[in-house]
Amino acid sequence: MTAPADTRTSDELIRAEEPVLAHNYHPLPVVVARAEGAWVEDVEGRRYLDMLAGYSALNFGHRHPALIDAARAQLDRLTLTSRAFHNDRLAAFAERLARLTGQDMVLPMNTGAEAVESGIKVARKWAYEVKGVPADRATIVVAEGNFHGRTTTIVGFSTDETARAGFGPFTPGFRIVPYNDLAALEAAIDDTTAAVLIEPVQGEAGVIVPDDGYLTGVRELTRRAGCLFVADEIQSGLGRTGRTLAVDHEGVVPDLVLLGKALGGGIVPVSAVVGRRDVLGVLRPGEHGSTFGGNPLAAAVGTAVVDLLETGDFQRRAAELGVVLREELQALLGRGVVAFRARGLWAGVDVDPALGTGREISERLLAEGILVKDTHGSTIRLAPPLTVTETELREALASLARVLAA
Ligand code: IF1
Repeated sequence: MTAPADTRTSDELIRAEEPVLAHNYHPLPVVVARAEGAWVEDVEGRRYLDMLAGYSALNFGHRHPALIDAARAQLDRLTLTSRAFHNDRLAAFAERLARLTGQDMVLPMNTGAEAVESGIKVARKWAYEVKGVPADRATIVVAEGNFHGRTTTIVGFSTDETARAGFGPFTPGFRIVPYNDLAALEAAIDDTTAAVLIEPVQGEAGVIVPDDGYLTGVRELTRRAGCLFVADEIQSGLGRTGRTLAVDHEGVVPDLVLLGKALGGGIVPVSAVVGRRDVLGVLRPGEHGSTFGGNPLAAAVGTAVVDLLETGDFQRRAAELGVVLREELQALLGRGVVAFRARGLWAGVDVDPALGTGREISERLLAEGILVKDTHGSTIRLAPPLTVTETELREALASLARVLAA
């Protein structure tokens, strides 16, 4: 017996949230009730093409059949044991994810921020036990414009005042350098440096794609300096940029890779730190953990996600349709688009501020049946499910052209 659906209208539901739901978001005025593939439907039955895909958590579209089947089957068997005991799903998940990413070891967590925090803890422990950095002196270098999550430690090294203000005091031991600047990075690394933590493509900053060679440079600099390269692929990974990982564009292998979002197939929160055995191996029993990390339901869904990615089809589709995305955006330059950055099925589009803010453009696209979300100022991000068809993609960009021409 499923709970009866709420019978209130979209407007009634939006109003009902106001007194009882914390106001840490300013959502677009749409109330989604069901979804399939690249399409969502609101309470009144209006349909929208989802060009945000949960900020890349829905790479395989809404409710991908193979993922729903995996979740449904596991729901009928076992959902949680805690890590006090083994479960029969976790070995396969760790084996398959390690193989997919070309890494040795997997630390399963739940949210992206937990993977980032776990990566920071492991890098510091490695610095003290392996590199020989004096206790509590380890530093980690991060980039301006970074977005790695919302915990107090993480916002402490954010350069976005909105993310930081009012949440101090913050965790020490972080150095901030300009993104895409190898000289600045080299200058910030010294004997106390445990790791360099960067997004291979900066998502929230507006899909900032670094110069070719930057990732190779980071890899070389960290190798020479004897510190770790930690790549946050929580948004850029798992097919989004046309490769399994964004670092694959330069054939670079980080020491730790942070994964999340699409790893849970848009169904359950699944994140992980994957990396070298001699790095993740610093963790011993009782030193780290999580109630839900590596639970059998998450492991079953995560394994089904890895199975989808092992074919390479989603990566190829993202690369091929990424060419269409880039062509269509190129045609909009000077017609409302002042600049864009794109890699695979992911773009940050800077709209002429004279035409409106990112929020206003997003609201006009909503009226056209297209879901996007602005980042800062007049930049909107486009990140459809990798299952989007070429027709749907062209439809969405035609709507953008109409909104910009209006
Ligand atoms: C929200 C932003 C995107 C991430 C990278 C770690 C995390 C994220 C590269 C933390 C999460 C999400 C958070 C989500 C919106 C979205 C977002 F706008 F907040 F910044 F994508 F750009 N590393 N990004 O992008 O993962 O703990 O959220 O699972 O509403 O805050 P998380």
